[in-house]
Amino acid sequence: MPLAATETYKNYIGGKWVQSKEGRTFEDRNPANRDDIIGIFPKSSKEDVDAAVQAARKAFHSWRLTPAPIRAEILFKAGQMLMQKKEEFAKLMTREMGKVLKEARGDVQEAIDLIFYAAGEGRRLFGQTTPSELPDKFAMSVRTPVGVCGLITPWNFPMAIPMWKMAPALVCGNTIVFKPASDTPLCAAKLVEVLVEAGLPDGVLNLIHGSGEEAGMAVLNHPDIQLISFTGSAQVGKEVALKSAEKFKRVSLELGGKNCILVMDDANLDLAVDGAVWGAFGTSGQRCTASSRLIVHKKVVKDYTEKLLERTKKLRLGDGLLPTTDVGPVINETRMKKIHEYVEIGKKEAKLLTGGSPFNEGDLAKGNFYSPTLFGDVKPSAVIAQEEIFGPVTAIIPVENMEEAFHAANQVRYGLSSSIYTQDVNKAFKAMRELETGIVYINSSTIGAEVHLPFGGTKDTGNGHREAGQTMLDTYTEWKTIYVDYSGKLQKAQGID
Ligand code: UN1
Repeated sequence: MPLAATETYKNYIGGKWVQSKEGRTFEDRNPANRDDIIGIFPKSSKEDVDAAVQAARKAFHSWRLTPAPIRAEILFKAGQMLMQKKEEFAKLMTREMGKVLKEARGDVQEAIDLIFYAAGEGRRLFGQTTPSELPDKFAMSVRTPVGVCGLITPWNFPMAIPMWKMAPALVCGNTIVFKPASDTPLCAAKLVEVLVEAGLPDGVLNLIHGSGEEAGMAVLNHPDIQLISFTGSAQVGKEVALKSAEKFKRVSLELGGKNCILVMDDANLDLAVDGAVWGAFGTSGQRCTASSRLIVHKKVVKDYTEKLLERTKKLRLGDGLLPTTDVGPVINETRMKKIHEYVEIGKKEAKLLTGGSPFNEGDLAKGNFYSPTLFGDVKPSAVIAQEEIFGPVTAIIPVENMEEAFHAANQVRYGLSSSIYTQDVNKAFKAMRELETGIVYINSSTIGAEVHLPFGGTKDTGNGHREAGQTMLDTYTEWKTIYVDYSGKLQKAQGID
């Protein structure tokens, strides 16, 4: 494939595309072919973030007063434009972050779904009215915007996740400073271009490229940013929470996962194999929702392992743009080393069934390819069964019975997603009750959340917020409770006379 010419991109501040103040830049490369430079992007500093925050503050005055249905019209228009551009954006996403084209299409589609869902809120944003305990008095609650939101997003869903944050923030009347991952700046720039073209007023949405350490930190530390929404690792998330606490910022965190599929002895094994292949190796395992543990009843573990091993060995690594590819590259060389470190640990504590190393043959040597890796005989307490690997690696954990399966499932620090394969309705309902995750699937993999339901998890996966669904509104609004006394006299609540 001929490589396109390298373009230089800019930040977007106060309605203008501008260079970073210091003029420093960084390169964006294709993880399937590191020789392919996708673009040159500004490496922003605190000064750039300051300018973006100033623009966002200024725009907030009029944006918060723009009626929500009118704000929503811009989102509807952007959604329609995204539909037109779906194929183009999916292709550039695959080139920029590696996921296979059909999954990149799904990522763009998730952004489209979310923007339409959030736009619908322009004519809802419901509050409550309720009787007052006093005569001639009216009581209600309304949602009001929070202010300037700092949105810090990851590379693994480079369009869906930014949209999970931007669309609700905008419809609720907030303004934005958006700092996307430095591995996927182009996807971010394309989303911003669409929103701007759809009619967002200057300063409502500002885009700052750069590193987490510098630009991300400046967003976190800025006193005029009222809300931080961050998706990334638990380690960084903790720092985000601590820093934000110093300035009493509202923080919504979407962090790691160590998600499991439970396979009971009555499960449809072929279906459970399909779920594991999709959940563990889709997006090369680089999803917070990836199925990185397969907790299997001893009665079926041998059969299940054989079936899954056969399927895993058949997976074809390659450039995600090729229709023959099942599994694309991982995002960068640093991540690949990290994945391999975990696999080396796994080799000492469990049985490696297939994979277990980077794949450097032929053309693929130019990319960050890691062989789909399956471990058997893994103990629930093993490092590879406890820590988030974020790569194409999964672990089969044999268990004696359902109680042991629930125990193993919950014996991790994270609580994002889980699933059970069983044909017994009683077991299914027990799993719905016992699994300590924010999302539970029955007879389906751990991935595939839909935008109109809450997304997020328990324990170290976050801090109690949920993205998407109606719950997204709670992140991006403050409740204001209003009492209107039309009695013309002083009335006291709680029966005081
Ligand atoms: C993530 O991995 O960070 O449920 C998000 C899913 C997708 C979203 C994943 N709809 O796997």
